[in-house]
Amino acid sequence: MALKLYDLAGADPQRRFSPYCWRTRLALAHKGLAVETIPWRFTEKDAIATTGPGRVPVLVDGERWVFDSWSIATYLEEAYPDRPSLFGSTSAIATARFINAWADHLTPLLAPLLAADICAHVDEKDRAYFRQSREARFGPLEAAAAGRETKIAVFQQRLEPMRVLLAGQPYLSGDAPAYADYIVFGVFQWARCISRFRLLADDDPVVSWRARLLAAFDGLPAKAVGYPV
Ligand SMILES: N[C@@H](CCC(=O)N[C@@H](CS)C(=O)NCC(=O)O)C(=O)O
Repeated sequence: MALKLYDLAGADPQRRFSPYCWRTRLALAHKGLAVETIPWRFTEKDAIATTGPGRVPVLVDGERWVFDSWSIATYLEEAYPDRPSLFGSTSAIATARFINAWADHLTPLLAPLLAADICAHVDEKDRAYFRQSREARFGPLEAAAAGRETKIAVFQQRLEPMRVLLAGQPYLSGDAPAYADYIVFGVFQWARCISRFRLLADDDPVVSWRARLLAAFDGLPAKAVGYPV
């Protein structure tokens, strides 16, 4: 039976824009596992009520429901050990966990800058929920996005450790991409799928890493509904 993934979607069911769901999509592609993605809207909490917190990604593997992108990655690694490894070694799992925590601190830097664009793309039935819940965090969405061309500098500075690493190797995981790359790439793919706002200057070394990941798995991320980077 094919795996199923509840995947955040916009008004256009093909617009998939969760940074965490993208981590899982690429983890599944890395493992060569076929998946049926189910477009999920913010207010469809009932559909995933079995998992508790009402957030996606949620992976369904037969009888097993797994929530949280990190738990899904470690689940896939354990459940499908004969497929290509997401981490490479046991010690690399700990390092990837660190990168997961680091990337989880990147998303809140972008969220206020992108929230107005997200609101414009969410399904009609999600709009009031999204605006209300995000305005409780960021204040009026349009004001939060104002001046984002300047505000983005904070996010760009945070990427400096990546630039140091990528000066000597093509991927965060080394010569080939693995889960650590998908974690961070999910952040960029989220932004690209929902907004025209450019996160990186053309001469940023992170651009070529992002381009390599956009082309991964026969261009699965590049072909996704979104905006050019
Ligand atoms: N730590 C979780 C975060 C999941 C998460 O926050 N997902 C968002 C979509 S990007 C969500 O489902 N939000 C539901 C809501 O805001 O109501 C993971 O890594 O999977």
